[in-house]
Amino acid sequence: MVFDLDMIKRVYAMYPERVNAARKVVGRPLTLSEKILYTHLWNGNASVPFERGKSYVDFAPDRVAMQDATAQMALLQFMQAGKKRVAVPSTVHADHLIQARVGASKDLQDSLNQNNEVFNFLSSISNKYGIGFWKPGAGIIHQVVLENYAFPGGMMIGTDSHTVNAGGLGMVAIGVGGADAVDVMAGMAWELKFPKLIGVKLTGKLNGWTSAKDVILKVADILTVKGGTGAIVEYFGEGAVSLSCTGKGTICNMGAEIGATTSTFGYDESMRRYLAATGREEVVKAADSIAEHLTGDKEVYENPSQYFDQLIEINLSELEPHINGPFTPDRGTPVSKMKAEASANEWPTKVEWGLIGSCTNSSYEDLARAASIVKQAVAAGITPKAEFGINPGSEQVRYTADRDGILSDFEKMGTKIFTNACGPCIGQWDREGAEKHEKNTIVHSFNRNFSKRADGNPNTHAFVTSPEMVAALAIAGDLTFNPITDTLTNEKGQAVKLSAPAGDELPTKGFAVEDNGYQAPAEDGSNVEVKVAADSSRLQLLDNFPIWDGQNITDAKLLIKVKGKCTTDHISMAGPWLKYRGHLDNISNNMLIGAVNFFNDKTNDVKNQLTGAYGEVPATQRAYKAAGVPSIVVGDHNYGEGSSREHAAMEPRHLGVKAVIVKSFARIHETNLKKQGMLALTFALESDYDKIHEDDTFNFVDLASFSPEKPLTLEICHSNGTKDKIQLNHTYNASQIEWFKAGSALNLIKLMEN
Ligand code: MIC
Ligand code: SF4
Repeated sequence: MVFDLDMIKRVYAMYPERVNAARKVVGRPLTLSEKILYTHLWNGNASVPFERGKSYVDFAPDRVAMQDATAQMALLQFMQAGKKRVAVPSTVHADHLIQARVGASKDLQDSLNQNNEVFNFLSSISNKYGIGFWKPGAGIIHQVVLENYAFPGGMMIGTDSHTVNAGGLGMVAIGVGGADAVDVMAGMAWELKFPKLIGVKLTGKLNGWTSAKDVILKVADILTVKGGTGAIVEYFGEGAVSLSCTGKGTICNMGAEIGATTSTFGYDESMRRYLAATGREEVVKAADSIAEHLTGDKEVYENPSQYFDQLIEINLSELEPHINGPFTPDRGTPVSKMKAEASANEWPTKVEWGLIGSCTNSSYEDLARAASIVKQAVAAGITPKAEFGINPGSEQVRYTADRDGILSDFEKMGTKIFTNACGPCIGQWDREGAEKHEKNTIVHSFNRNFSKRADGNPNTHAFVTSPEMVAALAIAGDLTFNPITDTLTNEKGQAVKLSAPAGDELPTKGFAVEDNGYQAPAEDGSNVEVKVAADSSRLQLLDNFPIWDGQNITDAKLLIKVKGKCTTDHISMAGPWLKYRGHLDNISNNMLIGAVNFFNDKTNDVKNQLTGAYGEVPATQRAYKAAGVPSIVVGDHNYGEGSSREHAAMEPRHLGVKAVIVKSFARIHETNLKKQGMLALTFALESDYDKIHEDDTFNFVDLASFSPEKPLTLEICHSNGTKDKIQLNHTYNASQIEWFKAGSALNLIKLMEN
């Protein structure tokens, strides 16, 4: 079955005219990213050219995807928007809430028991509002989207930062907070600052041990976790064409790790093959009819430096397998340098676990290539040194890999096959012994490796690499093993050299599945009841955030000055806290508990300015709130990097924090703060961060004249009686300032509805 084919055809029918209109106003050949953006303008045909990195533009995305951990908040907000049905095709995927412990069938049943209330809520609210629901076990959102919904040239948003995965099928797919999803589902325009464009020209061809993953590990190493901020990364060149479609997905997926708005590839043979293999020949037919518009113009790819803001060139033939980490996905080490790096940095080299899966690398091809390594090891009589776990990306992938003997290859090595879900990637991993906090190393094919992420242990050194390299390193049990040059020793004491991985891009016998786990919504959901128990600890209906009283914020206290990296995992931890994603008050008890306090280098230990005593961040903030004292949070660079979870913005808002002032923001988090009615501000002078002391009191002096492109002024009163005045920049446009004034973007929608 092809979902929403009519919608896809409608989009394609508009394409030629809209692309031509765009080419006319822009006055030059277009990149693929521009074509997709300009064909999805809310106002129809382009009439003015937009300034990259400057213009705020209203878009009309074709679809919305949500996963269980973010859909709860998104749909709790949508309920309040007063609509009968979603305005564009939308789906919910139950994938994040399933723990990996002993293996798929037991783990899935346990998760159903534990999360019954939330799954029922998501299933019934989806049913009511016309949203497709993918049941627990159906697969990871981005794999399911790639297999069923993504289409070349389309635009979608999703409440998860790795929505960008769909760029593998030539979409512009963007991760957002739930409040943004509400706009689109409510039939309103969706606003985005027109992105800058980074071109990545791929030459040559992958060979030997390198895989698509290494392309993005290399790009992450070059651009760092903030190098892609505000930009779309467009891949092109002969090397791009030679990659498989799911390999392209891997590359786009991890574009989230460099802060990129999204990444994309032009429509090509690999996409045709993938669409056909996943039962969408009809989409191929439709796309072929406008194929010239579904890739960048020839002139652009011939002279890329003229058209992109930044250009990177990577020769796939020379690329080496990479192992990125620990603690950050942009610290890249080519496999040949790992010995030296590990010893210089005293990383534990014994690999204890190898994990394959996550939305980044859980395709059929990924499993097949990794299995080819495992198979060799089994045949040569090598016992793996580390434990092994796998999360297939979808039930379709799992079923097919099982039929083709791939899973049994893994099982021969004692691999645990976990549920088709996020599992360890989101900290849903009941790893034995993690509570001992021992220093150790794991390798995985995921995208993120922030401290504590997979198992909650701050001393776990997690390294990101390709599935085939995960297999090799886990079998060797050694982080410094280089399969290209080194040998392993088998049971007989013989040296064995592994040959390079090989695996089918797509199953030769075709994909198969018995029950894909999809639940279609009711035609008319008006009678469907959505229940939220008043005493639930998991779900809570939302109250409006208070509107701005028109006054300056004065006598504000410093809740925390965060030192160094502060991802959304630090602000609103996942793992054990995922269970409160639908209950704002309960989840607020994790607010900023992972952030390091600049003044004592501790986490979750800040000074309460009212009592002088040190205590946990959420409790301290609750004390300010109870006393009616406003507070601010101060942070470093790329604050809020990582997830799209808007809880990281709603929690401070709920607990009474008024402003978050940092050196720089990650895109999604900045928007989330704005949408929830918070002040998201940056130091005009970065060094003013140093002026913030622990006992300071803060006064805004010109909030009444809050307007676009005009910095705000903050008075800092130090405890020794001296004062500083500093400038704070912001990126609010006029309508975003209205969100602040109304208390939140949702308050504004409600006002408009009434
Ligand atoms: C992640 O990979 O961090 C997550 C969990 O998928 C998040 C979404 C969430 O926090 O629910 C993301 O990437 O947006
Ligand atoms: Fe799930 Fe991990 Fe992908 Fe996030 S990155 S969607 S947690 S698999």
